[in-house]
Amino acid sequence: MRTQVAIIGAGPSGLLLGQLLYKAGIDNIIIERQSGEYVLGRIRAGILEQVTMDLVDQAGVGQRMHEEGLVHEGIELLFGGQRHRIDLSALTDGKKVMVYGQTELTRDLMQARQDAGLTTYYSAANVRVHGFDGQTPSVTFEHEGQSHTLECDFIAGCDGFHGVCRASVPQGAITEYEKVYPFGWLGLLSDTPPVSDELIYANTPRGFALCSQRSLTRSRYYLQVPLSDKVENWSDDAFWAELRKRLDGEANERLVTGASLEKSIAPLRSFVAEPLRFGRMFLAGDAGHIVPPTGAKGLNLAASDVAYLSQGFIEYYSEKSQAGLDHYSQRALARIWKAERFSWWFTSMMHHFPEEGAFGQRMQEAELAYLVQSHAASTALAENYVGLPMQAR
Ligand code: FAS
Ligand code: PHB
Repeated sequence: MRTQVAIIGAGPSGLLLGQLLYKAGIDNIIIERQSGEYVLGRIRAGILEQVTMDLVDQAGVGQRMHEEGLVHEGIELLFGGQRHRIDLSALTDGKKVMVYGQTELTRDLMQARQDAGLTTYYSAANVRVHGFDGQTPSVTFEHEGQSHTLECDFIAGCDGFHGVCRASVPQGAITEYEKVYPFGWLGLLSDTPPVSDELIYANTPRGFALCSQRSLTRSRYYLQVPLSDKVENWSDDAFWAELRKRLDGEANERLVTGASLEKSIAPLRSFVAEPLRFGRMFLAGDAGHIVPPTGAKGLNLAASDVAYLSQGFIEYYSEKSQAGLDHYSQRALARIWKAERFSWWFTSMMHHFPEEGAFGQRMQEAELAYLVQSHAASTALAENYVGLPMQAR
């Protein structure tokens, strides 16, 4: 069995890369260890940057996103019991973000791949990557009791933080940078109308809270919880009662509670692997980096990696140029590190860090007060939130 690009992982990175390569006439096969239903069952990101929206359109799967997605021009910061709107569009010459769940984007990409008759091996076992430091890389795996070897020109490691690709790189060839935060996000999805028109990011003495949404009838909420906390400790009623304690009066009046469709705790970490290229294997998306979800950058960084990497493959196959592939790691990392900084900064400003003491709390309060009073500071938040340009200035 042979293909031009073997893609490991059918999350947003792998599926988006597969679709862009297909549109460019580049043969690719995706190997995914979970079932398609399992992949769709993960509830994750909700905010798309313009860069991601453009890429989804370029991949030819943007129709439902434009029909059902919600365009947002601002966010609200809640602290000291007061809400302050950050007018993202006014501060960034009209840029906007789209509320459209990662699950829906994944569904659109899966459907497009199926409609195009492209090969995806779901529920693949014992996936292993070989020979990527030479000229003849390959991937071995088991599927429905059969063992397979896939010969390829290149391997795209789109297999997430716990994947096999980064783990297959010799220790001496990779440098990892990591920060683990002393708390997690307890998320709840419910078929209830959103508490507000725009997202509310709350910094409260009880901890961070985020009011997000998936549509006008489906909401997504998050609460900062200790790392030691377990989702079993949280009944729906307990979740709603704690959320109420972290919201202002108006939001409390508007909050509609209901049964959880999904509830889970996600750990928060910042992580970057350098470089992102190892011979004929490239890492993209969560396989190469992780951000705390505060800045809504995880999915969007995966998209920009895929934009750079797909362009590199297209130049290689259509112009016989290695330039795009040779510069992929450096170009992607330049944008990744800026998003890592923003995500770390926003997380540090919005969450409760008891270990930082009273002085640390005062620093957060001063930073928030300065942020909402300073056009320059609000602009800095806004231009990072809507997404920095793909081409570094
Ligand atoms: P993914 O992890 O989505 O996909 C990798 C795929 O590879 C998976 O389907 C996996 O099953 C597969 N795989 C793994 N090992 C394999 C192997 N050995 N062989 C074959 N396949 C293998 N981002 C935000 O912007 N906002 C959020 O609120 C947010 N919440 C998140 C909550 C959680 C719990 C997690 C883990 C992430 C969250 N993220 C969020 C980030 C998330 O959206 C990622 O950025 C996004 O899924 C990245 O997509 P991929 O790079 O495709 O990685
Ligand atoms: C979400 O809706 O899942 C979401 C939105 C904004 C964030 C993080 C998560 O910053």
